[in-house]
Amino acid sequence: MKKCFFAFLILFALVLSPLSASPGRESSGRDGSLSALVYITGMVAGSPPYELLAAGAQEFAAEHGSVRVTVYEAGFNQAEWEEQLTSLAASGEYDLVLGSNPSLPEICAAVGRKFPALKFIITDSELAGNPQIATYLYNQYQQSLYLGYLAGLITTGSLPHANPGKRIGFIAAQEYPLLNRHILPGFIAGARMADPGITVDFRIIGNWFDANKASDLALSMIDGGVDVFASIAGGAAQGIIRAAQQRGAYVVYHNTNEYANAPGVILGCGFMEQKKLVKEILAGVLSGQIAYGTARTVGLEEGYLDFIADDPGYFNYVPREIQQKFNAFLAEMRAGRISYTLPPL
Ligand code: RBF
Repeated sequence: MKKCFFAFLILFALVLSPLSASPGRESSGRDGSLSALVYITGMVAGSPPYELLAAGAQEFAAEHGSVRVTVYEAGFNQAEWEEQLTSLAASGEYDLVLGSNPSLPEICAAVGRKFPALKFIITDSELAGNPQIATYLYNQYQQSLYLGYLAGLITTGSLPHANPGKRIGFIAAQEYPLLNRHILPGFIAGARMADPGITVDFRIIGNWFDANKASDLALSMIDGGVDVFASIAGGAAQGIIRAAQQRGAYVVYHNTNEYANAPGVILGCGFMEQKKLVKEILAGVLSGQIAYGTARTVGLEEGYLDFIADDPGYFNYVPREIQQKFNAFLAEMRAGRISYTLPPL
């Protein structure tokens, strides 16, 4: 009878243990540990949003012994992302997937249906209403508004390569809703706040890595009168900077401090506080304070977007009168006194 009881106990333990080890796990495991997969939709190198995401997660793991972070580079074939993420989820090794891409919520919703215990936190995107997913959208309309305003001041200003035509350029790797509805319209609206007569030449590369194609596009746009560029192009943006350097044009840059790469050419850099946000997110996961199912938008006022003005690349190269106008505009924007409507995505 006793033997039978122990056999039953052992059987009971065997049946229960795999259950407690995988499916029912909270996003921070029951023992307080957390295994996070940082899913990079492309490659880390050359893409500031991904560099900051990976660095923030790795720093957080180094500071918290209970947190394990695995960075996975999914590569540039977008058609493979869902399948790749599905097989990573199927390994059962992760409590949480962290990513930064506007196309990820849809993919994560599909993967999540197969793995109901898995949680997803995605920055640079927007999706509300899925209890497995939390999103954080940077207000890229706003960043583009102030970078566009600066581009407008430069093209109408007195710098040696600013020609009399009021034409600026925007080069995108590909079209997607955040680009078409926030980033490009914000850039155009900002430039026209500087001068309503400004026109924008908009071109598409077709991928996130071909710097030669980006350079060719930029050179032909310079031929057409463009003297200031902005871009959302990942690693391919290096080609635009080289073209501007070679032929005499200027660049304003989204999301990261790029001044030192081309002093006197890159005249303004916005900044995305992705590293700070990612570390706050992971702290929120550990303390159980993430509101899954919700979508937050963060920008300049909340301290997640900025402009880097305290850099010689800005204050030594941008003419004094442009700095004065731009700094005043930015101060107004920080105070919430520049009115604009954030378009729906
Ligand atoms: N941004 C990058 O910096 N590098 C990339 O490789 C990259 N790939 C993207 C792929 C897709 C399908 C989409 C929709 C966006 C991609 N982005 C990439 C854009 C990035 O997530 C973000 O929207 C912009 O950097 C502006 O915040």
